[in-house]
Amino acid sequence: MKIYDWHIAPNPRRLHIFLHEKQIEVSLEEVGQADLTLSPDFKERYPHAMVPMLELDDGTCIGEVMAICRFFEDLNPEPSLFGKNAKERALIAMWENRANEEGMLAASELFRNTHPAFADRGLPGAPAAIPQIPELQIRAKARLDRFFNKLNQQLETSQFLAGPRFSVADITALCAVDFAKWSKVEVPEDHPHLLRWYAEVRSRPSAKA
Ligand SMILES: N[C@@H](CCC(=O)N[C@@H](CS)C(=O)NCC(=O)O)C(=O)O
Repeated sequence: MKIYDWHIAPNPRRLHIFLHEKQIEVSLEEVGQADLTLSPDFKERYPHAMVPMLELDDGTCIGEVMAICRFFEDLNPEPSLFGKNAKERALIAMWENRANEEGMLAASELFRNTHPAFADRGLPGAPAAIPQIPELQIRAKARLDRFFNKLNQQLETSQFLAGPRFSVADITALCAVDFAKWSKVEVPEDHPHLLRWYAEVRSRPSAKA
């Protein structure tokens, strides 16, 4: 099996952190190019045209970070990053989804609608040009504000995002916070609980690798 990768991109990073935490090694093929596009060969092979993508030895293509992570969690249950029982699994899924929808997608909306290299690529994975809508940056910044507030509140009473153990929810939230920095949006200083968590999770070997 092989992972099609773009080593600098935020969604592949979610998978890299997950695999590092699990101590799983999979061979990688870099398909990101210097001009910040994906290689034409990859887009032909995989019309969803997004990374990461896991290709199994029988040719099956599995896209979507969390689908790939679940595949590996099923094969290698320990350490569990999706939760060990029904309640843990539900809370982790809930916070992971919030981190993705309210954090990753907001950071993506901001970056893709402002960076010059994405002038015709307002959304990922689209075969036709999708022009940027610069006004969306206002809404994206408001979304990130709300996301940071929500995380700060949750982390006041919880060591990690979904409870006492590190999980995929923390991985997605960490990648969202770092992705926002690409557009110069940082966690505000008056968010002590979020900053405490951020210092802790970003110093894990998996996050630094
Ligand atoms: N929903 C997808 C999102 C993947 C995604 O947006 N990947 C970006 C890199 S972070 C991408 O492939 N971009 C391609 C492009 O910009 O052309 C997932 O969960 O894997």
